[in-house]
Amino acid sequence: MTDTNPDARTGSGPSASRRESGEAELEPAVDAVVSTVARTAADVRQGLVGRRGKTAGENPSGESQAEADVYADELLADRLGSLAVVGQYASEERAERIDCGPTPGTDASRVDESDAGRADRTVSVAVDPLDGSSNLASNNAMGTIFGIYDAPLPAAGRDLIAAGYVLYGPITTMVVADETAVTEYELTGGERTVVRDDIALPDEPVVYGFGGRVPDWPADFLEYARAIEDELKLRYGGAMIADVNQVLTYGGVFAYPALESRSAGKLRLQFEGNPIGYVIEQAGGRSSNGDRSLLEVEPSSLHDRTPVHVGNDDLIDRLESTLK
Ligand code: AHM
Ligand code: MG
Repeated sequence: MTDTNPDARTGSGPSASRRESGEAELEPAVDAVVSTVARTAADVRQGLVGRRGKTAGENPSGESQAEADVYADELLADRLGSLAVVGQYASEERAERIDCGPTPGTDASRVDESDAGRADRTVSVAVDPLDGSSNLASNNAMGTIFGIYDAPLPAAGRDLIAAGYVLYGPITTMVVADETAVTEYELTGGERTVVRDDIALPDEPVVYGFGGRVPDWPADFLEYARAIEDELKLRYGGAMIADVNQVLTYGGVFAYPALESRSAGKLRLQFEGNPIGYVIEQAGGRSSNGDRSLLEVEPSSLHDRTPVHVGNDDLIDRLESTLK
């Protein structure tokens, strides 16, 4: 796979900040993972036809799985797990992580002989293979989310070295955030073309989207939502990736809050909260679990849920003030 744009960030040399922070050696790992996700996205999109039905199974969060969820997970596990630079793979659709190489976050001196052929330093990759797959029935947008961690899984968001998502909309786009910038690509087959570089949240927020049923919202979140409704336009499509991409494009706030019926909300920290928090923070916004940055939340297990709030910094500041 090659980038068609010579300025494509992921195809260029190590970033200055990684060199300075001693992480330059992980740059090829990020490039390999991003390229593989981009290439696989073409096959995921193609494979949706004929896979819109449900399986008999449930994912580890107790939600029914679509045939397409399982298909996308198997493709990504196979291809990402085969990369020499990937030491661990985990996904929303499988209970346990796959250990496929030397433990990420360790140095070459700890590489076992059985890991021959693997890179000296590896990364962990955590994915939501098909975010918003319940939108398959109505043929609305969905996404693939990935987080690349310099640590074993489960990991805190501060251990992310890059994260991003593919959006299967009218066209297929990919947003990648690393330590230097946030970049949007259009995908044609496995080819990436940069369409927006150095993305920053617009200063003037325009849209909001909040998940969950209103009667299930805690009173303090309801108070916040009522204020936001008077200021911004509602955009909620039922796939976090599509809704967050509207926030990244127009400015605003996306939330899937704590619920009365489930205090940790619906979304998963490793596969959804952390990667999206990283993208929005790298674009100059803020993320919060209601109390602090999602990237500061310590995971207790792979499938932890968390309230998710991301958007323009003043909107997240106001949210935290209202919830306190
Ligand atoms: P999924 O990853 O199993 O598809 O679940 C996550 C999705 C998010 O994309 C979206 O924000 C949320 O679930 C929608 O939930 P709801 O149907 O409760 O609005
Ligand atoms: Mg999801």
